[in-house]
Amino acid sequence: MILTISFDRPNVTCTEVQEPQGEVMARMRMLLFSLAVLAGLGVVSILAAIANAEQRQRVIQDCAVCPEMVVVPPGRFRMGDLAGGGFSDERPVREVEISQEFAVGRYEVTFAAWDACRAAGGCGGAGRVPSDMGWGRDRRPVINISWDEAKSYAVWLSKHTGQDYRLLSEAEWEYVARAGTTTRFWWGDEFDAGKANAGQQTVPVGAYQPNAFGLYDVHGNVAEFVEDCWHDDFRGAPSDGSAWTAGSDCEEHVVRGGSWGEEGKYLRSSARSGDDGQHGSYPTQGFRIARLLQPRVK
Ligand SMILES: [Ca+2]
Repeated sequence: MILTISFDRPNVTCTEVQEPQGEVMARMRMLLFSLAVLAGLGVVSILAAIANAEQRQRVIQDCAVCPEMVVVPPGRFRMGDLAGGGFSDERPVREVEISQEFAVGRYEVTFAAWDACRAAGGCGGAGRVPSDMGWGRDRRPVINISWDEAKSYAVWLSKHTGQDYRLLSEAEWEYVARAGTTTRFWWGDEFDAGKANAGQQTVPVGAYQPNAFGLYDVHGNVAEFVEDCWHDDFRGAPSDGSAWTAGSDCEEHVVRGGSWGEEGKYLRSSARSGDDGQHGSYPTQGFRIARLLQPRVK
């Protein structure tokens, strides 16, 4: 079912594609299982069919140049170095509760989205053109932008759509990257170069399989800015999913997921690094955007 909702702002339309949820999904699992048995498929094929069905989720796009946003459910998860082999900054492991559903970018923010922001006078406008390193723009993730500039995109997008866009908190990032898994990567404990970009440069977003929440490139391609200030470990970190900005001079912010320029161990779900200062910009760093689902209080 496709719902088209028009807001009171000119030229801004939200298209919400509603996919099966809850009881409907449970019935779909049973139906898929039955059909797969009748078709003589093996257990692996049956599980794959169910997994594919569960990847179909609600997707929101607030305007033609706006990012596709996937609605993720609330939940509790254990955050940090669950599988071992991580670094000291990934500990101690703690339980975190994400109390409300929210929307998260299906992909890393692309050059196409960034350049639309610039064309509309945001993101530094015509006077600030982040380099694509000669690799191409369009569906490649935007790079060579700072944390401050990533924040400016969220400000512009919020103003353009009337919705509340922001960076993810670090806890939200790991929650959506894991998508219910406790392994080092969403597919298991071993890095697989066929499932994430840890190559020689960025690749267009969506080139690899998505995780169970339907999100692409959470591991690799570009490392992703989050809202949190850098802390050396998780001692004293909040457990409510909020960004951790207290107790730090905030000279650095956290980036997650690792990049095309790093070895697999730096692409793990719990791996962390800093952005080397909020004014720094690098060809390995980009970001993903989040959106509140509740109407803004005016
Ligand atoms: Ca990424």
